[in-house]
Amino acid sequence: MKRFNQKHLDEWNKEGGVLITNFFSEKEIKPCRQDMDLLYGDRRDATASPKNNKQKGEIGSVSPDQFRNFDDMPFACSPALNLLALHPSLIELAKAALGTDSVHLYQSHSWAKFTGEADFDQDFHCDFKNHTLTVPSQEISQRTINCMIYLTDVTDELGAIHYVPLSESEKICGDARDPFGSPEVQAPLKEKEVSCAAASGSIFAYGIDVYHRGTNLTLPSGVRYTLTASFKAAGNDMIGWSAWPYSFLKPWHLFFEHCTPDQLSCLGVPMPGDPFWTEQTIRRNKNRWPMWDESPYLESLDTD
Ligand SMILES: O=C(O)CCC(=O)C(=O)O
Ligand SMILES: [Fe+2]
Repeated sequence: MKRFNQKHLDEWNKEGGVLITNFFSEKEIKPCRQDMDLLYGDRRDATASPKNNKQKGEIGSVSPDQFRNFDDMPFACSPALNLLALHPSLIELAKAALGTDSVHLYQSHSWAKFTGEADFDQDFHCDFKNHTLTVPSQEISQRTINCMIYLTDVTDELGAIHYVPLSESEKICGDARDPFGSPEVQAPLKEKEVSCAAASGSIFAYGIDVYHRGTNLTLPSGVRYTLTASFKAAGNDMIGWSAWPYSFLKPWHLFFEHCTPDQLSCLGVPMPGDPFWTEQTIRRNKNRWPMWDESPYLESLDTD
């Protein structure tokens, strides 16, 4: 059964963002939440009161203390959290949204937010500032799809992301897109913001040209766990965040042990049948990742 439909894609195209509830089941999310507890649970101070660092009239601002419990994939935990961003249904959504058969995952980070740890209220901004050195493309296939996966229930008291649909932000900002969100657009954007509060297992998919902001956690002892999964068309060199081999000491073996060739291809590993794969490269890759299932790659050599 498909986890998304044409209406979701139409909304993403028209408004730049779409909330898809129940994308993942509790059975899929529970082990990821346990992984998040393992990675970040001991950072939580359940007695802390909500923080408010805002000046009078300020909506919020992006500040380093909001990112204390934030890390890029891979994570030192089970395969569950590591492989969630490469779930086949998410890859299918990315391919459909970008209208291409080949996508790369270029960003996935886990993020734990705890009440009182920071004031998580941000001002409106667009994420293209740290995904490209230029600006978002007008060509659909050259855009990105950025998914926030909810690993806990996210209410407005638990820091739901808020966004402004493109049809509204265009009336306010026209064609202009200041990725840092200039002060004069903040109040009018706030009037049109939509909350993406939703239950655990939901995803909010949005583009890097969409005005949005994180909001504060105000529920006493509150916890918000999320994972991001950002995709681009393979070969789109304008977009970047992670050069995966840069973090070579992290547990990449989990991916070679558990991913299908299609999932690995999202990390830049050529598909079976690609001329990269020869007897030598397969042998050497197997030496590097002993638990990798090389059989589909070997079989495609035999049929050449
Ligand atoms: O975590 C959130 O709800 C949004 C955060 C965000 O937009 C950002 O840090 O760029
Ligand atoms: Fe953002």
